[in-house]
Amino acid sequence: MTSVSKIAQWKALEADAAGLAETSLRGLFADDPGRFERFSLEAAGLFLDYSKNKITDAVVDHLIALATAADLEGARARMVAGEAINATENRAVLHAALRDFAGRTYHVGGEDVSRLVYAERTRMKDFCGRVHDGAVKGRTGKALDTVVNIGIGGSDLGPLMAVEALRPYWVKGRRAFFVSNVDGQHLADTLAQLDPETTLFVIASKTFTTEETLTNAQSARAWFLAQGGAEEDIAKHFVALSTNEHAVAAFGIDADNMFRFWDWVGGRYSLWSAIGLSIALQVGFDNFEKLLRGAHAMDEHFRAAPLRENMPALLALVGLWNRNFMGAGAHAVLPYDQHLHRLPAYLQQLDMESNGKRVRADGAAVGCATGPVIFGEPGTNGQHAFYQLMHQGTDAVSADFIAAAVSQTELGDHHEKLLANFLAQPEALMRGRTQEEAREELTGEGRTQSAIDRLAPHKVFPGGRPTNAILMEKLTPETLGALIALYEHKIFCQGVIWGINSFDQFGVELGKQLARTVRGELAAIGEEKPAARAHDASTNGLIDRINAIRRRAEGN
Ligand code: G6Q
Repeated sequence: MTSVSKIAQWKALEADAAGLAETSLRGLFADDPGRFERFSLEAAGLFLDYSKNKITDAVVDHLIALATAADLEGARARMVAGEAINATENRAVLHAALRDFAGRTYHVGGEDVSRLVYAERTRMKDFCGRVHDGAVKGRTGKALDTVVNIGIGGSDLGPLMAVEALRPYWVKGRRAFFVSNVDGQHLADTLAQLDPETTLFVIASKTFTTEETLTNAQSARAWFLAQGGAEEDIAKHFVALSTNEHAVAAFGIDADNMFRFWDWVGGRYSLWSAIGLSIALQVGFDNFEKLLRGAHAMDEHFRAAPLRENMPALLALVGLWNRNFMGAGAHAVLPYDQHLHRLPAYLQQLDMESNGKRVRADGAAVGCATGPVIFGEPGTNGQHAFYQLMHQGTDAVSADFIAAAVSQTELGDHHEKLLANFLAQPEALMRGRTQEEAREELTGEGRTQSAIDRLAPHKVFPGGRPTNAILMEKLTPETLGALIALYEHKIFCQGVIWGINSFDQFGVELGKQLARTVRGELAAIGEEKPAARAHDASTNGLIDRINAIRRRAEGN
């Protein structure tokens, strides 16, 4: 396997980038009235405009050739065929099977997993129905109107993001909370808002070994018992979402209260599985199924459309162009939609955990930059914060602007104002402002010549900052599903071209190991512990200091 940066198609793109060095994006628009039509497309209820990237037809041709040389189409076929493309963990990658409505069968190790998926989804549907109509009762006979999802990472970010995004679809009278952090304040602050008689704890953990989740789950259990619940009432108030039946049983949750998924569902790709139970409970199972159907529509597009008309592939390719040839080390996710306020955090995990890798699947160095730093905030809030750097900073930052033409919640002229910003910011990032324009503007303001000379450099914007616009009619369960699937496939395509395995996460596992060692060296409050010596001087010094402060605090 050769590093992608060594092949002829890569060299062609390097030559394209060099050839465009003196060309402005503004100029590309001025010279080509058909640019928007050519560099935009529609799929699964989403419209993508990628014309505000510094690309030409030749660049797109060379990007497609690069993807073809990397056998993107072959990799796509291998993924949907259930091959163990997650080679480091020897696992298939079949989250698309969780939302297949085309009647396809998917096999893993000879087993038809489509039947398992359907059976588990039916159990979820049945459970949601019984919770919603009050047939599932708490220990005192009351209906359960509150869900607390206890999970972290992939077992938290997806469901939380989707529940927030679908706020107008919430089942009336229901409440959902998400507890992820091992910081006890997260759980304590949540418990303070709960009625133990009407609360259902959903313990979401693929492995059911994650320290944060098990600690929170044990504390929630202790709280439930302290509030008057008995051991035999646990079954009425705790359910588990997991792949690990033994660990779930050891925690004290019986098989009837467990919803299963499988090792071929990656944590950050799991909201479509039993991990979506908290979504289904909050927005209703029908809306959860619509979310799956929206993702399925994007899957169908992704698997069938030729690369040149393939939205995830094109989004991946312009992203790769910006990352590897235009020097953009960071990528902003900017939803102009308050209900998508957790989308940047969700995509941060999806992208950075998948493509934040420095070796190829065969263990050799990648040889080029891989996944960018992902960050973001909802518009317009980000405009009053970090957009300054995007407009005038020294580093190129690419961005996705995301909006719905119709708001979920129309209120006066708020949405027109929001959309005006959604349109104006990418235009400004693309156009920039020249010296002459800056001077003209200052002259128009009646400034003196010396003020103009002094201020003009500060008012210059280089422009040419690459952005995509993703537009939908309205944020619905279907369009949200399509949007998430779009990003999943985009990330997959980039990983294939870079030659990395996007589906493992050894960096996450390191954190899980390291904390265990240090935990044994931190004293409980009031406990005397000898100074730890097993680490570097900095870690030892901090351990000693924390132990001393906690001993003192106990003394007070
Ligand atoms: C996701 C990662 C990671 C994982 C969490 C929680 O792809 O593997 O974020 O989701 O570490 O793991 P559990 O679901 O096993 O508790």
